[in-house]
Amino acid sequence: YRLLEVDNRCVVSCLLQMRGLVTSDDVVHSWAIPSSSIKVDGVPGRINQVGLCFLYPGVFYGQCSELCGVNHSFMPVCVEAVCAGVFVDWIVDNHDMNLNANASYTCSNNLCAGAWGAIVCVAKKIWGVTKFLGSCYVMWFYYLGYYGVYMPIKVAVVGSFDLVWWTVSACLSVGRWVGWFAMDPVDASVFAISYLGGKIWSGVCFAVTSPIAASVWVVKGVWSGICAVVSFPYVAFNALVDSVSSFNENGVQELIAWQVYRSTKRFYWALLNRYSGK
Ligand SMILES: [Cu+2]
Repeated sequence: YRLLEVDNRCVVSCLLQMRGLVTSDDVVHSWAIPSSSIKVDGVPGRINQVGLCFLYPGVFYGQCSELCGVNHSFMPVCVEAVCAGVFVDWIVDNHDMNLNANASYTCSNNLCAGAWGAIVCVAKKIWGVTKFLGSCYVMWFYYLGYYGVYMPIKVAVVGSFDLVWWTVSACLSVGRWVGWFAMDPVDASVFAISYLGGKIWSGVCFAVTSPIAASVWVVKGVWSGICAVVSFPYVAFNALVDSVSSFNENGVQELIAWQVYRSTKRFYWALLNRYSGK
């Protein structure tokens, strides 16, 4: 038995920015959950605050972390992080319990009473499923667009920049030579023959006089081509892993901030819906 369970778990929502207020009515304690990097002192006569933002649901345990007396060893801390919808149910139920007010909001089950109510209920369910499928559809296209279209195009554009630059400069040179040829065909032809011949001759000389260096050059070219092809899935996979890891990479932070924003909106809507039947 680990002495970690508590009588009343502290329920919070994941993906919501929350503020915890901590105080004490006897001596100094410390409310700590190491696995969530949370530690805040409970001081009599003072209210300390702590920012909480759980990224996924779960049960998180901690212990009092400031020597407070003989029973200091027996002060577990337990936080249960749930999704925003469950948190709304919990907060409303507790609110009503605290106010001693029964059925002060319209329970969603009561909506299903009667024939008309049943129709409304079914229509709401269908609307909910449609909305969910719609958001799945949008997300699918978002990720398809990002990893299937944007990333390959980006890698291809960056990788082919040198090639494009070389092609453009080669075309410009050829254009200049064509202009020269129109003005002075004999000189231009002599230059072209000597230029191309020189290139071919130096290539042949290189291959004949330094066969090992020439082979290395060919192998290096082929190898870098293979590396470029092989590394693309690796780069794409890395981006995917980064997007789901909890490390502080900018893209991940943006993703989390966006999810918290969405979750906050949903939380307020759920709260409004629960109290709108009043
Ligand atoms: Cu203690």
